Formats: sequence, structure tokens, C-alpha cells
Amino acid sequence: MRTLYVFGPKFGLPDPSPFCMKAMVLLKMAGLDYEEDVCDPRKAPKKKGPYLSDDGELVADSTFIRWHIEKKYGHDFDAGLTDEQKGISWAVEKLCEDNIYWAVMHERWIVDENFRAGPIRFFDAIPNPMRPLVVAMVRRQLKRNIWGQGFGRHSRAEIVKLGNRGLEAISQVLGDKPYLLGNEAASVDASAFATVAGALSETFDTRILEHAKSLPNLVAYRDRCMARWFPKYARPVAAE
Ligand SMILES: N[C@@H](CCC(=O)N[C@@H](CS)C(=O)NCC(=O)O)C(=O)O
Repeated sequence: MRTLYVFGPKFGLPDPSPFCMKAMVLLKMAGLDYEEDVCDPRKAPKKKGPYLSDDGELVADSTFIRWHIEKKYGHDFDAGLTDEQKGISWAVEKLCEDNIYWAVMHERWIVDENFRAGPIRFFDAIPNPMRPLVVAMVRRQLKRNIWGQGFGRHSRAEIVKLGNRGLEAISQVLGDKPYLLGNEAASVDASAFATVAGALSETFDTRILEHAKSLPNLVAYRDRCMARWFPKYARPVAAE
């Protein structure tokens, strides 16, 4: 029995966390059934989501979940890729996770109007008068994390510029191929799709959304991947 601990659908996405969406896609790509349960980061092995419970074995972190699937089930996500493509794949994945992710987080959580449009709903279950205190504490912690990562030292305009450049890089690698590295989906698509879908979430009026929407191959890629892995969330895909 496999249970993936995630945050649950929000913001028009199967999950607001690109790491959770990535893990969901990886399991789907590998053809493994799983159930979803709600992740409470305080109880998670690495204090973050996603994590997987696979017959009692706990695997935390989306990349370790990928390696677990490869090892335990013998599924090779990157079969058929050249070494050069495997290198590009890893570089793009980490661009998504260690770079673009932080720009999107900054737009969603630190920019007040976006925070009020989305992430504030995470706290709905906390009763007043506690709620504003918890909200302030969590946002303070996140600000510290973004500062520690480095993006927090830049102005909003600079962060947006970096995030947008990252999305352009994905668009450049994608070109007119159906998936990042060719006709078949590979491990990098789990991460890139989740990142692009998050950047294109209409819940937030971010300067990153504006830019992502101006890259037609990214929008088509998001639509194609959504239709394939999360048809419930898909918009009609234009004939190709
Ligand atoms: N490297 C991790 C990153 C996971 C991550 O950052 N998860 C965030 C949500 S997007 C989280 O659980 N944050 C909760 C917290 O920090 O308390 C992975 O690949 O799974």
C-alpha cells in the first residue's frame, strides 16, 4: 500500500506544491497506484512535503521518491536519453526546484495582494484570535528562508527577472517538442510541468504569470501535461 502525503488541490492545481505535483506525476509515469493523504509538515520525516509511505517505508523528498521508485520497481524514467540529455535534465530540474521555485514562492507568499488571494487560505482552520499570529509567524519564517536561499536579498523586480529568465530557459529547451527532451516524457517533465503549471496559476496576479503566458510553447506544454496526468484540471487542448 502506497500513500503519498501532499497538501491537496488548491489554486486550480492538483497541488499547490510543485514538489508534490512532481511526486504525483512520477508515480503516474511509473504506473504505480497510490492514495493521497494530507501532509502535516510538522509530522513529515524532513518536515516538508511530499513524502511517500510505501508498505511502511517512509521516503521523504521528491527526488528521493524518484530514486526509490527507480530502485524498488526498476522503472527508468530516463530510458532512451543520451548522457547529454540526462545532464540537461538534471540541470533543468534543479533550475525549477532551487531557483524558479523561490521566485514563485516570493510572489505568492511575500507580495501582500497575492498572499491574500491564495496562501492565506491555508490558515482558514485556525481560530481567531490565533490566526493572524500564526500567519505572521509563518510568513516571517518564509521570509527568512528566502533570505537564506539568497533571493530575499534582491528587489521584487530582480526576483521576477530571475524567475522569468528561468521560465524562458525551460521554453528554450522545450522548443516545439511535446516534452522537454523529445517525444516521450522523462523525469524532468515531472518537475518542469509542475513548475510551469504553478507559474501559470491564475489565482495570483504575478509578474511571473504575465511572462509565462507570453511563452506559448509553455502554455501548450502545461495543457498537454495536465490533460495527460490530471485530466480533471485540464483546459481543452488545442489540436496539434
Ligand atoms: N526538496 C524537497 C522540497 C519540498 C518542499 O520545499 N516542500 C514545501 C512545500 S512546496 C514544504 O513542505 N514546506 C513546508 C514547510 O517548510 O514547513 C522536495 O523535493 O520534496
